[in-house]
Amino acid sequence: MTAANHDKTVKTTCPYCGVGCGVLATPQPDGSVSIKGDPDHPANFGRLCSKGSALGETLSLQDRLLYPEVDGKRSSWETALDRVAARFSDAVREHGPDSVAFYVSGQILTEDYYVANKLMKGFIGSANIDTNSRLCMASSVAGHRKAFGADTVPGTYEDLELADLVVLVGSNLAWCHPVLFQRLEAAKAANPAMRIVVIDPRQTATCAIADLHLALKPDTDVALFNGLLAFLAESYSTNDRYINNFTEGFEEAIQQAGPCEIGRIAEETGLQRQDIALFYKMVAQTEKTVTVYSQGVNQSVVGTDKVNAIINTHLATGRIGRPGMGPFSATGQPNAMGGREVGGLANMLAAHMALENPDHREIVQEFWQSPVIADRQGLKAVDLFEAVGQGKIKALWIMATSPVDSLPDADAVREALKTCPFVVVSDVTRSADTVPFADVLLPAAAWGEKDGTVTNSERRVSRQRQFIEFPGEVRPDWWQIVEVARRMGYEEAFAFENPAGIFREHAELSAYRNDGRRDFDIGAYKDLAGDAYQTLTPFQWPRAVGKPQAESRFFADGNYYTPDRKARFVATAFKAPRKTERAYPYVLNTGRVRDQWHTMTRTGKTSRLVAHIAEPFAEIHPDDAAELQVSAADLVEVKSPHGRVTVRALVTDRVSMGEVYVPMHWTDQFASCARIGAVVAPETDPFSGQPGSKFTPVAVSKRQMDWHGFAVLRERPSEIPGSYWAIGPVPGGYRLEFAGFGEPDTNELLQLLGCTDLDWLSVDDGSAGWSRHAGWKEDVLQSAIFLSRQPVEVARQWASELLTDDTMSKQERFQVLAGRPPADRPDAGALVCSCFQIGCNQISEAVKNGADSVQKVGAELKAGTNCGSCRSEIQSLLDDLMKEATDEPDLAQAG
Ligand SMILES: Nc1nc2c(c(=O)[nH]1)N[C@H]1C(S)=C(S)[C@@H](COP(=O)(O)OP(=O)(O)OC[C@H]3O[C@@H](n4cnc5c(=O)[nH]c(N)nc54)[C@H](O)[C@@H]3O)O[C@H]1N2
Ligand SMILES: Nc1nc2c(c(=O)[nH]1)N[C@H]1C(S)=C(S)[C@@H](COP(=O)(O)OP(=O)(O)OC[C@H]3O[C@@H](n4cnc5c(=O)[nH]c(N)nc54)[C@H](O)[C@@H]3O)O[C@H]1N2
Ligand code: SF4
Ligand SMILES: [Mo]
Repeated sequence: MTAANHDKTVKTTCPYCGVGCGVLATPQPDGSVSIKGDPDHPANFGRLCSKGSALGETLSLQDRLLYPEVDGKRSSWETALDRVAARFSDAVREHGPDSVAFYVSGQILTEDYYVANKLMKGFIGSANIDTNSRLCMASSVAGHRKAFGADTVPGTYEDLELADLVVLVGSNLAWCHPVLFQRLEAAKAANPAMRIVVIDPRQTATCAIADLHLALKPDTDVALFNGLLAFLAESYSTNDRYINNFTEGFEEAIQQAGPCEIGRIAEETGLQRQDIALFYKMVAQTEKTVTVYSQGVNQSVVGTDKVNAIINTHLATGRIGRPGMGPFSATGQPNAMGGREVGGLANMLAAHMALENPDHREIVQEFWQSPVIADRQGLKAVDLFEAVGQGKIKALWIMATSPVDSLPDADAVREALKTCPFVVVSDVTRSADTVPFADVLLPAAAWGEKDGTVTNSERRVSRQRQFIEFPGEVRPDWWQIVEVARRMGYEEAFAFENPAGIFREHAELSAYRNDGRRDFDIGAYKDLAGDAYQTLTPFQWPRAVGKPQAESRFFADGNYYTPDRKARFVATAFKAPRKTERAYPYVLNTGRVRDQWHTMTRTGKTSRLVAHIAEPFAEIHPDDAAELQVSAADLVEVKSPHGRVTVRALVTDRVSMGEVYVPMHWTDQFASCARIGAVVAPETDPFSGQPGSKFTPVAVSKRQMDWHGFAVLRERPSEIPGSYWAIGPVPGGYRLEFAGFGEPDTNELLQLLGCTDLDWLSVDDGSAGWSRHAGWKEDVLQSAIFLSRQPVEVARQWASELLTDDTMSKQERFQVLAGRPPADRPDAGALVCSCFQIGCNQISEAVKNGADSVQKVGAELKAGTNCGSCRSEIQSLLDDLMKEATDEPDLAQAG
């Protein structure tokens, strides 16, 4: 890594979630980069979460793709780009424009996205460009367009702070939008009247600040919000002036919702009647209400209906576009919003214009001076890969996403890619599951190297800036697309020389023949000079030419983007979720964990983040576990008709009976069989085409292995023994969980793990069925391997630090074999605070010694005092410990 400018602090934006925090990156003389939150950035005001704080640890060149490759061999850019252009041109000529496709991502920058969309829709002449946002935001987009006539997010982050009631629907804000969560947490502390309701089938870390948690049955949100709409009407809590002046369709929506029968709603949602009634009253009585929603809403076969059922309640109360009020879709990826602005979805045009609108098509074609313009929707992600499998797509370019992991029915996606005649993959890493399927591999510039803009959840555009020179021959995504477009014969339209030029054109198009008819207008930036682009400070749209930004919110006074400028209520019928069958009796829910990002290609590199949760798992309710004869730490198989995974059982009442939760993150790079996308059914919402990744009927069974192992190793073994494994980094090496069938041959295992020529110390209790082995080279521990018939009982946090000790005394060496730390060095326990590496045992100890609040735990241990991402977990731990303490006397009495 070469830092572009030593010691010069660069203002940039975090490449992870849609909060879009400002980051100060300062390259250090030793090649490292110091990372801090930008105090001037209006998204985070200096805060960063655990992932943002660890950005400096993810910049190593290990596993980076540094050179183009064609057919598995290093090539020059000339050869690679010529090949891509020729194959795309050939396919278009022979099979027509719809025989080619781009599959891109909310993690490329607006400038990258703009040129990709322009090339496909305006020059190739197909709308076959879709994006992983289809798996993420498509239902919000569809819901917004139905209700508002445009894909407009009406509110701002500040609304969450100004509200008196914040309803979080299908959003684990504490883990997935941590800095926004912290802003909410701080606002609640400052305004004790503020109430927070969490609507999620699972008890998540976000529940730590909830006054009410509604653990509804999966996919029953429409019943709950239809009921709320009816309640608002029946309790005279609607805003009739707003309804009459600014909306259409109220009567139909009310009729569809039916009367507010709490008993029926309780049955449909599985909630307690009094909880439903309490929630409805809170909403009816609180003018300043914000409803935040995320993947528990979008990722559903009824996702668009969920969005509209929520929006209906805001339209009915006129609580939209005013401070502290509104529906608020929290976006996932750093540039989910930018992708929508340029029209990166297969059913959108550019600058929030509609593909199905002939006027809009004319505007865009005229502006682009393009030979053609796509005039019908392209293939949406799930259909696109189905078409690939059917041989209909002859050339496919995948950029900044890993569909063999993140799409539903992911094994079928893998098979489809094998048969596709020509696949291009642009990525930053070699270790991504999709990379092996590429005919041409293009090395992309990564965060810190690339330059451009992103838009966060509140429509705020910020710069990502380069502070590291391109390593090897990597090039940014926009450059790759522009070079291919030129080779396809479109030199003039793709004469861009830098991101600034692309941004200017994008801004100009947003204003072109707009006259206030379209929400997305950043015309004020259309003449931005290169220098001004370099120094651009974060701004929120709209920013029309000549109009200073008066208001950062939309729709307080109507002015929607429908033909009559009125909003639409959408009548949403509740459809009971499909029944689970006998063969697949559980509902699989999937999602995220705090310290990992998607397929772990970046966050999986840092031991500090991996330590929080180091193995893929399935949350299972204790009663289900009992019935399945599954104990904590057993391995379980979760399978559907589409595929299967083997993961560790995490027995907990955080999930309800009949439901299991598996994280989406672990890929073939990190585990033997944990790609949960392979299990997820490819069923989609009829309006948005977004898959229902939170609801798949599955079977769960115990995977009884004959032996289990845990190891810490200096090097990653080239082949891992056993039928199950999960690997991750620890300081100085790797930690490995593994297990297998049959009688293990210890010598062979050690050999396979690459532990040769070491001085071994072993203990072996054949009768009890365990053995332990530690190997040294020149007095430095190289590996510690623990084998057992049962899941291995070793203090993991302690063991994960063993490779940091240089030399060990004789006594310390024997201690390694004991599998637990000496009494004077207690095991930290499962990691809670990743900044200071504080575990739950340490927190419990502090609580026992009197630290009875998150603040006091922080004062004692520093835990939670840096990025603060773990504060909700400390709170939950505190609640549990306090509950245990107060439960004890009861037990004594009962005895
Ligand atoms: N740590 C971390 N943060 C991230 C990401 C990451 O990978 N890691 N990814 C980013 C991205 S791209 C996204 S899209 C966001 C996602 O952010 P979130 O949407 O907050 O995250 P998820 O964990 O996918 O799902 C949220 C919740 O939906 C709940 N849910 C499931 N089914 C239902 C249902 O039927 N109704 C309701 N009401 N809830 C339901 C799940 O139990 C889960 O707790 O996170 C962003 N932030
Ligand atoms: N079961 C299940 N599946 C899901 C979800 C779920 O909740 N459950 N969530 C869905 C959602 S919301 C999302 S957003 C997706 C995310 O899923 P993906 O998009 O597949 O996941 P990422 O790991 O973010 O993939 C990004 C890839 O781009 C590479 N990359 C990073 N930066 C750059 C760059 O600048 N240029 C290029 N060319 N490459 C780059 C990374 O190395 C990585 O390989 O998963 C979806 N799939
Ligand atoms: S909340 Fe965390 S992951 Fe999201 S943008 Fe901010 S620092 Fe990055
Ligand atoms: Mo996402």
